[in-house]
Amino acid sequence: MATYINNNFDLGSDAISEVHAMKFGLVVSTWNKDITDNLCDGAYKTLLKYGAKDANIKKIEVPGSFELIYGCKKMQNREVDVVIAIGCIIKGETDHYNYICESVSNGISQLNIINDVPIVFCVLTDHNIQQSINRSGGKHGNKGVESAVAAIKIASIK
Ligand code: DLZ
Repeated sequence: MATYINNNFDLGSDAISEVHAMKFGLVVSTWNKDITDNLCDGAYKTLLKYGAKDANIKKIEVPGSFELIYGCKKMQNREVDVVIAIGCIIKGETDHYNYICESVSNGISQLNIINDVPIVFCVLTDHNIQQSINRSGGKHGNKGVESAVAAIKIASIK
């Protein structure tokens, strides 16, 4: 799933022209906070860059990625056009990583099916902290930036 093969993250002019009226919800896990802060910052600055109004960007924090599901559900009810779920799950010594990754991806998928406000998945699922650093403003870019572009695109479809 390497994004350098087919990243598809350029915005068309139609989407850009609608951004100023769009409302965005950022739901940010504070587990591995240095990483998620960088992802959030990348997303936030990208939304502003394409014309989003600061007043139209809401943010809530949740303790860990597992709580992103509930946080996103609440955010879907707060009159936003699209939600970005931001988290960083790093593999440890046990199976916990697998349970959290599976729960979060399934939970957010379910919310996308059940509710009409789309949720973009900006959750790193890494084997070590270096992989997370590389993807939150390091040598592999910032997945928060890519997620903001995806959010604008899916909101413009809506
Ligand atoms: C408990 C836990 C662990 C071990 N690792 C992570 C992680 O790498 N990334 C993350 O976002 N959250 C982690 N958590 C916290 C869980 O997501 C959750 O907050 C707790 O299990 C409480 O429900």
